[in-house]
Amino acid sequence: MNLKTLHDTALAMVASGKGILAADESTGTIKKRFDSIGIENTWAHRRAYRDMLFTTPDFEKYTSGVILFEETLFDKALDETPIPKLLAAKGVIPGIKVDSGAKPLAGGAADETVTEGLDGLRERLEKYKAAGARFAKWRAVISISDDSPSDYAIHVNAHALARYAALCQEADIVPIVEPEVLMDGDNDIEACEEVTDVVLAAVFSELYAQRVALEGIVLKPNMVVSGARCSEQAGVAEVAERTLRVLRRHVPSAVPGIAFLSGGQSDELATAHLDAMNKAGNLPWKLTFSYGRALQAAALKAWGGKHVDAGKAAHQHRAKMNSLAAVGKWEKALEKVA
Ligand code: 5MM
Repeated sequence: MNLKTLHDTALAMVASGKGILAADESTGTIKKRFDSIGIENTWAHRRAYRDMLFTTPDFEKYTSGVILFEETLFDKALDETPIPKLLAAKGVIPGIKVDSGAKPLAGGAADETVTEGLDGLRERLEKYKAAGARFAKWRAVISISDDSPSDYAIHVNAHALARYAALCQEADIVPIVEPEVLMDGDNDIEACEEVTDVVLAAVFSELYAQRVALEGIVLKPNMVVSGARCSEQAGVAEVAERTLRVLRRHVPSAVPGIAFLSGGQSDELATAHLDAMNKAGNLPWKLTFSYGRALQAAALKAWGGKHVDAGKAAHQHRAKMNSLAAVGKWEKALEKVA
């Protein structure tokens, strides 16, 4: 393990005013996205869509790295340049999703899962590295309901995240550690804070136990928000305050940066929350974005399968807004200007 390489890559992933584009939708997930705009989920459409995202004007100004699905890592852009080469030429770091998805947890509650993909990971990492990947991503999913999460589900997911992270670092690949507490329940924000608190405690305990160097990771957590089906929705200031409180409790300052997932928040709220946290200032780590839906939703709709320039314009705008939020300089009025 080369700690300097890992640390330098992690710092570059959270460079000021830049964030990470999560474009690693598995084939099933991208189908859901394409279904929403009436586009068939073919390789040609996936390639054209992702080419549109990666060739957006000023992409490299706002984007430090891209999380790719395996198909895209080994694919070529429309001009036949290998995708990792296209990204690297712009100074954008190619990354790869290496988990094979959240699967039902044996003996757990109905909504509990454990993320799989450790078998053969060491060998796959070598293959991904040879293709140009410098960081990886693994997403653990924790739900909140009357029956969940159990300590069991939290423990097995934290354990797997740490096993993945240790294997990545052995290969000099920076692990994005993503424990996602889902925001789709009817729970209030208090419950989200409590669950996020115990999940982060378990994750950092396992990272320590499994000798993961915190200087060479990027954390990708959920924000502390009200469940989407909760009748009372917390405001931006409360989300920022609770999220920072729980992160300060559990994330050592050795971690170079935290890149949030958007989790189903609206585009503008995901930006506003990030901005509010950065405006609070005096933080021990960089705070930026690693959004999937909140970066792509507008671009996907504007593109609609054929309007490439409109898709790029929508993506450029969203990336710029999040770039400003990553340094606490976003203003709501800027949305209207666009
Ligand atoms: C882009 O979607 C990623 C892959 O999802 P699947 O494994 O379900 O296909 C996903 O892990 C994503 O990176 C995170 O959920 C963050 O995305 P959001 O949309 O929550 O910002």
